[in-house]
Amino acid sequence: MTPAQARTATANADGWTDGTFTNPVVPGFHPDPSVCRVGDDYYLACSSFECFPGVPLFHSRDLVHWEQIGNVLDRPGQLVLPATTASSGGVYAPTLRHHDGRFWLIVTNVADGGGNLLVTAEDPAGPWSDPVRLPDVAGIDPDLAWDDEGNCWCTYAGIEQVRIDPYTGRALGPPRRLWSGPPGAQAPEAPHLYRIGEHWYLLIAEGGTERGHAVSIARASAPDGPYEPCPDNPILTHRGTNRPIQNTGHGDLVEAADGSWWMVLLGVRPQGGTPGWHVLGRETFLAPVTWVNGWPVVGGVTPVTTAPPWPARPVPAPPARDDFDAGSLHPRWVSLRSRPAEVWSLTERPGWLTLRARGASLDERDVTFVGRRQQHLSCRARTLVDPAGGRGGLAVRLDERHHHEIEVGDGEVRVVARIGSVLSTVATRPVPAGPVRLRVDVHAPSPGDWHPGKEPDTLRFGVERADGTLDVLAELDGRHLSTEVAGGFTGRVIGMYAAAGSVHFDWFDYADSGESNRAP
Ligand code: 6LW
Repeated sequence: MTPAQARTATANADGWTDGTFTNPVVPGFHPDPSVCRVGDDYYLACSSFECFPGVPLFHSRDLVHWEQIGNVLDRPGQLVLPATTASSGGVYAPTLRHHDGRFWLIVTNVADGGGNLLVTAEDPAGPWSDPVRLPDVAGIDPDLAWDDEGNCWCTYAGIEQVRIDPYTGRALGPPRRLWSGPPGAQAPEAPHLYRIGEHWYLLIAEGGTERGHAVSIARASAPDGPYEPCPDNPILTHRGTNRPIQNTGHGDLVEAADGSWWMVLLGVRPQGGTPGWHVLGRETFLAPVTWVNGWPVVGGVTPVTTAPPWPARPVPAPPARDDFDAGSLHPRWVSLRSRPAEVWSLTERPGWLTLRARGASLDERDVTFVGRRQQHLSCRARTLVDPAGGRGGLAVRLDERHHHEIEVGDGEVRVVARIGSVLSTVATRPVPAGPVRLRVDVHAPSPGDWHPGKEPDTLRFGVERADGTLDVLAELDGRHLSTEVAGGFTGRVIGMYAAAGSVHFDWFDYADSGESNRAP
């Protein structure tokens, strides 16, 4: 089959047959992407903050379709997020590389004493090693690069660099300051160092991870400089533009098997009226890169982008429903800070996920919660829950002070909204004992439906009737579960929780209910 035939044969919802793909390539709260290639396979890792397990790991054969194959930090021996860990604390900005026949991942855990750690694996799906700690690397966003002499260079936010022994984690010399972006640039961070042809390239983010975010680059003839900035910096920014994808930055470069170059990066999709609210967190986008006079030029980061010149290799769509019949939880399910064996079970009531309460509400950092990222602007999530004398439900969560949920227990179902210091029970309804279907419909208005105060989306919470229709208890303005209101680095996670006793969930399903995940 020729590549053109293969492309036609693999028609899929993302276009591609017409030579395009849809951004974001990893929608939902998946920021700070780092990518590497081994042969025809690509691997990508993201930040995870207070989520456990941490550092979601994706595989792709075409850079566009990504499947989560694991989490890098998936056991307490690798990741400690004490109950004191604030939301948006925890695990920041990994770098993923393949070197010397192994995968290497270096990352910061700003909780747990605040340090960098390095893990390795032969199979990126795991298991990953126990961490080597790097007490001499004094900054976030660590990067790893090796030179031909075998030196391992660790470059981190600031921008600083230190040569390390990756097996012991110790520095092999003093840290040195490198080129840190244009004079006065805010937050020089997210460095990645590459040997490309004759040069060492230092790619950085600057401007902060908000609307001023940008990517700049410099080059040198040695990994430790001196660095000469690109005359066309920043090589990528959407600041001050009317583009639907904003905050673009924190890029990582990868050379495809055919010699073409690509950048993965983070961006957001603000919705609603001014100033615009993004509710899904920072997502992972893909952009083509060409080289002009020895400098990379980043093609448009747009909702629809020209496809790579090779066949699409779609990954199986995850089933809409998780029946909790498997012996383990899919890697997409995350908890908050920890998930000790005593708070959850797939065997106590076979075919059900049982959650046992610790914290008494989603305001508590140790609440028992199992959720997945909201990945679509409009979506529907529902679950069949049996409170069994306890109390729990279905929540849309940004952090401890910004969450909305529908909860069942004590003979009633109620919708609760936490917005900063305001906590309100918005609606209640009596329900008979036994299992009940709780549901949230998230609806993003179409972009044409704009006026200055317009919310980014609405969240309709209710109880699903036997005929599938929704008995709506409350409709809430989605801006209160946005980063612009809550602050921080994360995005919405939708999931199940227990706030009292043992609560049983028969299934949970999640479906895109809008114009797929396309930006407007
Ligand atoms: C990360 C920094 C950033 O460490 O945000 O957008 C911080 N870039 O590089 C948290 O994700």
